[in-house]
Amino acid sequence: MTENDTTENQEKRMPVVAIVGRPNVGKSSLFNAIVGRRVSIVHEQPGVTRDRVVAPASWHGKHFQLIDTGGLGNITGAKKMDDIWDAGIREQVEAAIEGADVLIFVCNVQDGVVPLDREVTDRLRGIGKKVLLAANKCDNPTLDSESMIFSELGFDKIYPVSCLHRKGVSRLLDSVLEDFENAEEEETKPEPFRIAVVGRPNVGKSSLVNWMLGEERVMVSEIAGTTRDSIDIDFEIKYRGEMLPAALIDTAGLRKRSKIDNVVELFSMMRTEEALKRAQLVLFLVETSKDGVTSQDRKIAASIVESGKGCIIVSNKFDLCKEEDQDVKQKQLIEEIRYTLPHLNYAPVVFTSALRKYNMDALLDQIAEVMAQMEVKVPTSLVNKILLDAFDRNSPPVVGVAPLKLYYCSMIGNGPPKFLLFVNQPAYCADNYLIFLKNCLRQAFDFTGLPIVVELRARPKKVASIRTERTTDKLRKPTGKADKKDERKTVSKPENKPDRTKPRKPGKQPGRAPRSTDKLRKSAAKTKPGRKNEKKPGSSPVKNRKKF
Ligand SMILES: Nc1nc2c(ncn2[C@@H]2O[C@H](COP(=O)(O)OP(=O)(O)OP(=O)(O)O)[C@@H](O)[C@H]2O)c(=O)[nH]1
Ligand SMILES: [Mg+2]
Repeated sequence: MTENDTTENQEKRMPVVAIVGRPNVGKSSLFNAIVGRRVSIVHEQPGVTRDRVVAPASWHGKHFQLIDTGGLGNITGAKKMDDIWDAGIREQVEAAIEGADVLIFVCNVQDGVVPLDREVTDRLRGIGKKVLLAANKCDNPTLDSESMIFSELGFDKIYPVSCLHRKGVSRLLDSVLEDFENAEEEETKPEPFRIAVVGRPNVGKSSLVNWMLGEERVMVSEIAGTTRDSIDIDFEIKYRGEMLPAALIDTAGLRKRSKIDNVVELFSMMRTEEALKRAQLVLFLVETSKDGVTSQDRKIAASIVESGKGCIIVSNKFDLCKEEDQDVKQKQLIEEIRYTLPHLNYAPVVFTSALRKYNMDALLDQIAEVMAQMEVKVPTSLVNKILLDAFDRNSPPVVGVAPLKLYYCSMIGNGPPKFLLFVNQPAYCADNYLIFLKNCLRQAFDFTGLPIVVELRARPKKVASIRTERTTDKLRKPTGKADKKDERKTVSKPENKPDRTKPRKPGKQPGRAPRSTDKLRKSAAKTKPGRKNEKKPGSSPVKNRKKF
């Protein structure tokens, strides 16, 4: 909670429920059972959860934040490697306990009361918060009655649950939320702008996340593979002078599939892939080091391109370059990135150092720029003009039995920008010609950080051609002869405006150009430039784009 929170805000705050306990008792299973999705990684190996995982949940109309935590206490017989994480996990659990209103203390009925349970009980005693003991793994009625054994820890009520059979969870939740009767339905909040941070292990993803949040929210270490779950963290981002709700998703580093040697890492990779799907923007971290862009970076880039999400390439650890070399190195790296990652040519490159806290402003500016680009809507007439010019400049190669014809195109989505282009037959469009058309759209409208999607569709009979559109545009000014003609055509409409929502029938429109290319060119030449939304010849249409 921020310092600025008023008492009123605190009252409105969603209750926070944290799940704690020693390692490997089923905390993450309970978390997933309550949230109703596989968010936390569940595995029989102890110490899988490291960072605290937060997800919204609701029960009978009551909304709350649920936190899953790593296991408290040293793992008996743990390998030296596991001990390394203890301090970090403990810090994460302490932060969760501090921020929670209610705690669910999970024990394992099949192990009975073990010394670590007593240690956790001691930690939770006297914190002044409601703590409910959930005896997990009560998979049959006999184990239900055995759960009473935990009353020796001093808890009045024991809640037997079985995450495996989803048993006892309802009773537990009723008690967890009984004091929050006023927890009303959350006002429908705008969806946060989701930014996923992805890259190879150890490139500094978690460091960047902590730096952007201004707190040590996620664990950082020099050991590759520190982050395992995908961690969603709500924050606010400044955009056009306002603070907008956003979420950063820290993800596990992606290694080569062939190098993945355990199932937890495989689950981590699946969580990262899923985070890519949820995000609107991806911060793709690469390392500014002598290795430059690696083959694994190329694979990650391919997944980002495939996801169709906006992307900014963040070249982190820029501090590793000597100061005197930085300008040269920056140029070299940009060249290398463009050469090795050609499909991500739309992604701007920002050089940062999460360790030395260098260049955060440039990164935030780029994020804001991509957000702005996601709001750009291009008028249909302008899109058609750009494509017609492209077609005139460079006619398509013949693929298949007939030449490609472009009919009509309009923008049907933004963030990323999506265009629907009617053609005579999509199969007649060569791949490189489609790339050419996309490049023309990019040159005209920029769309920094966003891939352009052009969906080709065979023309339904009623869709007019781009050329017809251009020829008739002139005739469709608000006043003048053509309008009167249109008025006559659309007498049934209440307003005397031409109905642009209906496709025009080729051949039946006033002023429609004849079919032969020569005639089209003649009529295009007659068409005076200077429609309201169009540029004068020679000027860039980018300035004309309309932002909402
Ligand atoms: N020199 C330098 N080191 C950095 C920078 N950012 C992070 N590091 C270090 O790189 C190591 C890995 O950092 P993390 O933030 O844990 O990297 P990660 O990408 O989250 O790693 P995984 O979660 O294991 O994939 C730590 O030792 C950091 O201190 C940086 O800008 N410069
Ligand atoms: Mg990490």
